[in-house]
Amino acid sequence: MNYKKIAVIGLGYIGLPTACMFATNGIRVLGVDVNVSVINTLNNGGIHLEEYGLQQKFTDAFQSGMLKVSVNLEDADAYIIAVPTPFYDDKKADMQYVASAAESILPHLRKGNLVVLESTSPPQTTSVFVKSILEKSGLKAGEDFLLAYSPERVLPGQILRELVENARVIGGINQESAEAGRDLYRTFVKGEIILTDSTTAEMVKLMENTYRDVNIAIANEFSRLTDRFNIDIQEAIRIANLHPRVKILNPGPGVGGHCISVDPWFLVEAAPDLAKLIRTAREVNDSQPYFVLASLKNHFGELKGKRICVLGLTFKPDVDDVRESPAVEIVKMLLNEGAIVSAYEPHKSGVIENIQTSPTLEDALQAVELIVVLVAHTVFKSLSPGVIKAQTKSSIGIFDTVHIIGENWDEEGFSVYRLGNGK
Ligand code: SAJ
Repeated sequence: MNYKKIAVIGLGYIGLPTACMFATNGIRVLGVDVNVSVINTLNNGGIHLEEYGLQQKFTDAFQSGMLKVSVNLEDADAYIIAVPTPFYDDKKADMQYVASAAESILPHLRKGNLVVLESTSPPQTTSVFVKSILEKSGLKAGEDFLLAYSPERVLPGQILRELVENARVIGGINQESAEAGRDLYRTFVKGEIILTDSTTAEMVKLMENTYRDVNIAIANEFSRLTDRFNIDIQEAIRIANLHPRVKILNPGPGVGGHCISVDPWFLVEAAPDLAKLIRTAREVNDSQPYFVLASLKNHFGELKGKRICVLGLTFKPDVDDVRESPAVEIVKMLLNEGAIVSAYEPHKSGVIENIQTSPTLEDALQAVELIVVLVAHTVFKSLSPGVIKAQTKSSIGIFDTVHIIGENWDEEGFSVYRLGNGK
């Protein structure tokens, strides 16, 4: 199939890089977003999110004239839906953005078009939910137009590379739809393209992130056990992982971001009677910030009035994204306990989720009694005890939830407690 012009609906962390990849590989792209300020930023040549290499990629695509952006959709040969699928407070998937994206295609849908959903979605979203909306056009899915699901599987921070190199799953509502999807993505995907049905593709995506969530949950639960039994979690995991068939991930302050902390709930919602382990893993990871707080009090005493410097607020290292961040949750808990918190986040400044951050590390360290490390940013890994001591004037307490503070800090007199180390 020959795609001369495609439309990408939703220009966030996935839609914008995807639109740029197509546009820099010879396909005319219209990028659409409902957010006027996003479209204005893009039309002025800037981008509204931080992702390695994306500004340059966007500039290339935009200046070549192959990528245009607008709040209004136009006719195209193929439509890619890459809008968010958040959840409501009761952990039920919020499909309103997918629904309105599909509705917006209706007036433009023609015979021979291809529609691909990329947004992470509960099983059968493509073959039932999206199909029924698109068929309001009077055209029949799988016959008049083709419909597929292709999950994004890229890691924030490495999106441009992984879009090209990762294996790509394309699930069609029929074989012809899957093959049409493959022809489209072959434009820039160098990794293997695996064809399947749309519900399998939806399930694969949810299984990948759920697997990771469960693995981190067990690491977090192990950290609670090692704390109780007076052993060191890092040492125990390192030794266990020497077994050729064991690969335990790292415990930490909790699981955040917009993928792993959200997606498993789609399976719990779809089949609550069956997804019991998945629910428990989510609950373990969601409660990890409470364990961090309890541990902190246990090792460093009452928090009321204590001056605490917090290092890192993002959901994981070396990104600017604070969605569902456990670090933010922990800071809010510290403030609730009456602690006086100065937070430093090198990848984002100003007020973050109602938390006033310090402009510099030096600022954040002014007169503090305790440092709490919540994110393993690369810049924090290179901090040295000498530099910190020059600011704090003495060897204060450090609570390290991400295991980046080496033993040299203890030797320098800092009183370090590492999460899950009961030794
Ligand atoms: N985390 C731990 N311990 C670990 C690894 C991660 O506590 O050993 C925490 C992180 O700090 C973070 C959270 O888990 O708070 C999630 O981070 P992540 O790096 O595991 O994953 P995401 O959410 O950035 O990206 C995931 C990826 N999925 C998998 O690796 C299976 C990515 O490939 C997906 O494309 C992405 O979700 C998505 O968009 O679904």
